[in-house]
Amino acid sequence: MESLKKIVDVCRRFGVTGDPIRYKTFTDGHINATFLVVFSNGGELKKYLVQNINTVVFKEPERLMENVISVTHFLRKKIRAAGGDPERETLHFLKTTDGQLCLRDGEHCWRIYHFIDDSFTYDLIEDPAIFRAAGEGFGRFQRLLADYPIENLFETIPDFHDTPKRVDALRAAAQQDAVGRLHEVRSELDFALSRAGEASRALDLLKSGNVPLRVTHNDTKLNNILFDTTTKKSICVIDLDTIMPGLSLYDFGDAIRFGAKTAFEDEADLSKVSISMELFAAYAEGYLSECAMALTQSEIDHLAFSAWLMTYECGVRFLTDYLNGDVYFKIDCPEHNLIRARNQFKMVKEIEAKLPEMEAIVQRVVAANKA
Ligand code: ADP
Ligand code: GN1
Ligand code: MG
Repeated sequence: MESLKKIVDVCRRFGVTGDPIRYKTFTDGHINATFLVVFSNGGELKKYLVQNINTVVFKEPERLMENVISVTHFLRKKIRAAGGDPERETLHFLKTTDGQLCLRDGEHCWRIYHFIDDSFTYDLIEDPAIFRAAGEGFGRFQRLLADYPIENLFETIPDFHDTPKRVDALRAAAQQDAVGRLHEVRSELDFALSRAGEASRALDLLKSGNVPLRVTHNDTKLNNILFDTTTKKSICVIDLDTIMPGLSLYDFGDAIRFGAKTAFEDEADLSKVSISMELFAAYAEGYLSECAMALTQSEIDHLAFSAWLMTYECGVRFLTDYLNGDVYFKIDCPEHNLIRARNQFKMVKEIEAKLPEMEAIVQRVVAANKA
């Protein structure tokens, strides 16, 4: 845990003035360390988010920041042209006093950006209207970036959604058994490997030219989109570190994986973990209302499957991290990654049972959009 003094020192290096009066830690992300700091300048309050970029996960934070700055500038112009408010609808990063995009400090790398006030995120929802709004937000994000020059994007985590490689990493972790946990996870490992044959389906579609490479967010979980406190509408997509060339299927599937669930991502009581068809339909409606016209038939045909794939992949990643000794995702207890993996695999089974229904929902929503 960083001290207020350390965080204020970082702020000064980004030219922030005033007296620090309050700070708070955000705990909903699994990767970076995020702090809100409030400064007073003669009574006028300014709120900043200070983030310690996880350099184990993101090996080249400077190049990552070039992606993020370039994408947010691009978005800002489009938002302004559409009459929106770029200060609320996209992120605004500060530079250091000597013009750098982030501040290296030993193994740490810091960045600062404006806190978007009167906003909040969800880790779990029940109200379909909220999830529809999330779908609109991520669909809009994809539409706005449709003509962003993809060749300019640096791949911040190579092979991020290469599911077969994720399965290979699981096999390697099991073989190595670095921290002696293999005996605890035999049934989860068998479950994951029994489905490995399906892991390459999205990449096969890409290779055969059936789905296009797009600019995608790649981490569209519900707590990576801000909602307006008053209107309850989605306002701003955040956590832009994994913007890379990818498939629309990754963004749709990951949003469903996290948001259409009836329990938290780390709920240990698996009887509570299920996928809600009402939430699934609501997200599909919101998302497709913004970007259906830009999707190919093959993308649409695989949207329901993408929820299976992203859930399976995430379960594989949590299980791998558990076997590796929790070196990647932040944890709150020793079993955290195993609980998360079991939770994802329960969702995988749920999706397998409901896939025909989910496919029918997508077709219904697409037909309604065309009418
Ligand atoms: P991580 O990579 O660890 O998930 P995020 O960038 O998603 O980090 O930030 C963690 C949390 O901080 C978010 O889930 C959200 O609650 C909050 N947050 C991030 N950026 C903003 C912002 N600009 N305004 C308000 N809250 C934010
Ligand atoms: C991480 O950073 P955060 O918490 O939004 C992870 C995602 C996983 C997710 C699982 C860079 O997302 O890929 O799907 O946890 N981000 C990275 O909740 O690995
Ligand atoms: Mg996040």
